[in-house]
Amino acid sequence: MTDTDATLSDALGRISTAPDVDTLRSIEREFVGKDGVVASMLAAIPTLPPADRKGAGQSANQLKQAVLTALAEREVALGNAALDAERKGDGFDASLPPPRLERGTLHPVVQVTRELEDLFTSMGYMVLDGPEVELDEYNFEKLNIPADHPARDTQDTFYCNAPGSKATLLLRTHTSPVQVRAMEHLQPPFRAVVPGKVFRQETTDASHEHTFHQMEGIVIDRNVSVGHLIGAMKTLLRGIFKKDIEVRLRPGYFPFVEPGFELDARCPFCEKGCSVCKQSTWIELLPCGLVHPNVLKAGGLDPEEWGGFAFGLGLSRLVMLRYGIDDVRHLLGGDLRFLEQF
Ligand code: FA5
Repeated sequence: MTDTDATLSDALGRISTAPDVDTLRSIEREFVGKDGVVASMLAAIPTLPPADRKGAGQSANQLKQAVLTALAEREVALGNAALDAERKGDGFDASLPPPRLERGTLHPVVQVTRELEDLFTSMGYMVLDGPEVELDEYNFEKLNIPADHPARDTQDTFYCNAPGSKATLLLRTHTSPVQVRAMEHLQPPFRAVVPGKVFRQETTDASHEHTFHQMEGIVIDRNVSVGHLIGAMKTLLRGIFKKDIEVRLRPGYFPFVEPGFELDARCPFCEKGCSVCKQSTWIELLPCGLVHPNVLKAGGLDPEEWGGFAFGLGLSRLVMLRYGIDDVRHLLGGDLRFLEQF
C-alpha cells in the first residue's frame, strides 16, 4: 500500500464513523483544508524528481476528490438519520400531507347581495348606501309617516338619541329612507338599489330577526306606471331563480307608496304546494308600489313632472329561500358550523 492509499483509507474510515457534522468539518480541514494533507502533498511536488511529479499531483487530486465525496455522502446520511430520529421521537412525519388550509368564504347574504347588485347594475341601476343610524325625519317623516301615524307600530324601533340632541336618532327600520336621500342628491331620471342592514325591536322567531337585510329599489322617471314595476320585478325574479316566474299583486298598505302592493311569486320549488310555500304555491316576496307624491315632494321633486316606483326586498328571506334555510336567526348567529357550509 502506498502512503496515499494509507492516508485515503484512514480518511474514509474516520468519515464513515463520524458521529456529527462538526467532526466531518474537522476531518475536512485536516485532509483538504488550506494547511491539510492534500495541500502539503501538492507543496512537496517541486522537491520530487521530475519523473515522479505528474503521478504525485494526480494522487493528491484523487485523494482530495475521494475525501470530498465521502464527506458529502456522510453528511446526507447524518441528516437523514437525524430526521428519522425526530420522527420516531415525537410522532413527526414529514411525509404526511400538510393540514388543510382553512379558507374563508363570503357570507350567504353577501353572496346574494353581490349577485343582485350585478343583476341591477346590468339594468342601469346604481348601488347606493345610506346611514344605519338614521334621523327620524328620513326613516319616517319624509316617508309620509308622521309622529302619531299607526304605521310606526309595524316597525318597532330602537331609538338612540344622543343626550341633549334635538334631532331624533334611531336605528333605521328599513332601507326606504335612502329613497328620499337619493332624490335629494341625484338628478332624475335615475334608478338605484340600496342593500343594507336594518333593525327592529322584534321578538325573534324563525322568520323574524331584530337585525336583518333588505334591498330597496327606487326608479324615478317621467310617466312611470305599475306596468313598469311589474316588468322590473319579473326581471328581478328571473335573475334570482334563473327562470320565468309568474307573479301576482295584492293590495298592500305602506304610507310612502300609492298604490302599494305585496308581490307574490309562484313558488319556484314546486307545482302543487310544498313546505316553502306552505302548500299555497305562492310565496310572499316583496312589498312595492308607486312612490307617493308627498315623498317626491319631500325629496325636492315635482310630482306633476316626476313619478317612480319602489320596492323593498327582504334580502334575508330571499337568502333563506335560495339556500333552504329554515331559521333566519342562523344568518347573523355567528355559528361557524352553519357559515362553513357556504
Ligand atoms: C318595509 O320595510 C318597506 N320599507 C318595504 C317597501 C319598500 C314597501 C318600498 C314599498 C316600497 P316590511 O316591513 O314589510 O316593509 O319589510 C319588508 C320585508 O322585510 C318583508 O317582506 C320581509 O321579507 C322582511 N322582514 C320584515 N321584518 C323582518 C324581520 N323581523 N326579520 C327578517 N325579515 C323581515
